[in-house]
Amino acid sequence: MWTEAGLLADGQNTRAQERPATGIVHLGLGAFFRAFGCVYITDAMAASGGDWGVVGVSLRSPQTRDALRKRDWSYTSVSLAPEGDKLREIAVLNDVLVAPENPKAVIVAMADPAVKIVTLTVTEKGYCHNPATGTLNLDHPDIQHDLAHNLPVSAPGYLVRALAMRHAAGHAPFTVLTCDNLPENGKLVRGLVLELAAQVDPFLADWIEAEGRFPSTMVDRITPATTDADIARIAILTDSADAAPVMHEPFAQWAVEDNFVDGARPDLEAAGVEMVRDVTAHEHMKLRMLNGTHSALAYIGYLAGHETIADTMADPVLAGYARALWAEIMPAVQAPEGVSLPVYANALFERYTNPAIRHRTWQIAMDGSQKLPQRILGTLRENMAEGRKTDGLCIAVAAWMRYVSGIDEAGQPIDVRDPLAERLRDLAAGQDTPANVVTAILTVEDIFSADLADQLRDPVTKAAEKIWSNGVRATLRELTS
Ligand code: CS2
Repeated sequence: MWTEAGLLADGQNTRAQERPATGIVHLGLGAFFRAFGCVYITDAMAASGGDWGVVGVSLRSPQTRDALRKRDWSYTSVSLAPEGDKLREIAVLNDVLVAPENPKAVIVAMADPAVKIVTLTVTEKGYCHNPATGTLNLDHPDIQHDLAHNLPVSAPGYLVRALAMRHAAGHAPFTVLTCDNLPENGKLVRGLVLELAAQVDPFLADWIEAEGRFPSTMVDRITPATTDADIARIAILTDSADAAPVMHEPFAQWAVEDNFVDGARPDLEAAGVEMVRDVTAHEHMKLRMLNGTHSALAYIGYLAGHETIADTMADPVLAGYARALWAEIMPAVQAPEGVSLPVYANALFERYTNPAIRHRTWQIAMDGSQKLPQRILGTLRENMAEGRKTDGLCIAVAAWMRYVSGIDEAGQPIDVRDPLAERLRDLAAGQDTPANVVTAILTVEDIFSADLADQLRDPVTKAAEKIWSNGVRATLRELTS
């Protein structure tokens, strides 16, 4: 039930009511899943019941657990509409575990036969794969660790160990439901789990291959990181201290392939989830049209001195660039049935300009090396093969190169967060011209396959030369005029 701001003002939170028993373990409990999956699961149980309480797992730090514990794992979900906030109490979490503190407890929770689904939001880099090829990176330190030890540290490692425990105990596997922005995400995780399981025990891999289910999903809700100012504001509105509210846009869309072990799942349709046979079309559209432009605007916006996407879109030159990008991307997207791509692009434009959402360009700019292939490079590759326009997309790649070189247009250092940050910065630092920076960064095969690098060299160099000498804004003014 939606609650207008202020109605929670009795200082009472949460859960006088009984909690549903746990049926889901979630790996990677960040703001996104609490603003998205937890809300849908709450709605599904409100409509149709079921024991789909969630145990959340933080794979790294205790921060979220510590913040949520004070309110017995319930928290405020804040929908940020231009016309005002809507607040809602979400009480679907039954516990939060911190994996490094007690990895065994995480595996035991996942191996519990009452748990039917393991959901994941571990970000792109959390899968320890090679973004250019989609295969497991066996040299990744976390995978090396998981191959040498019984207690894992990586998400694929936890999945494999917990599935092994269920297999040994004669229980059915859980469904693995990934909610990260990766193409054919279920298929990808299935491949990674099978590769790792085969290294550990080929019989286990065979069992997972036969019995496991890995539906692909398309997830969508813009969820900027919660700030201290948000926490203070929500405390005033609700008159109750919540150290872990989540802030998100009103819009949400979840499309899920209906392929669960024994069909066991919450009544997601009742909560508005689109249950589909094949999610590829939804996923492509969202990754290319939303995430592709989001990343492009993040690098461009940051370099042009804008703190948020809404600020970036308030600049007519940059908003014009967003439109130009959609025009380039749309021919490389096959619309899901019943969807009009221009209408989808217009809706994205509205969502990006929502002034109530302070989504920082720096936040979206993170981990670009893991995001670019599925967000931008696939579209570029197809457009080049078809002889279609790519100017805006090449500017996005050049702007990312400028960003990861680590110095902004005012000569200030950029705090680049990316698993390849150091390598990318070093590659750029040794070069004396933008053309050489482009050539050096295109050698990173985790991101650019050799044939793609060859095709990109000239057009991205052209864009980089303009960006380095005139700045991003002037470059875009020329593109959009
Ligand atoms: C964003 C996404 O941070 C990012 O990389 O592009 O988190 C984006 O906000 C969501 O995918 C929207 O559904």
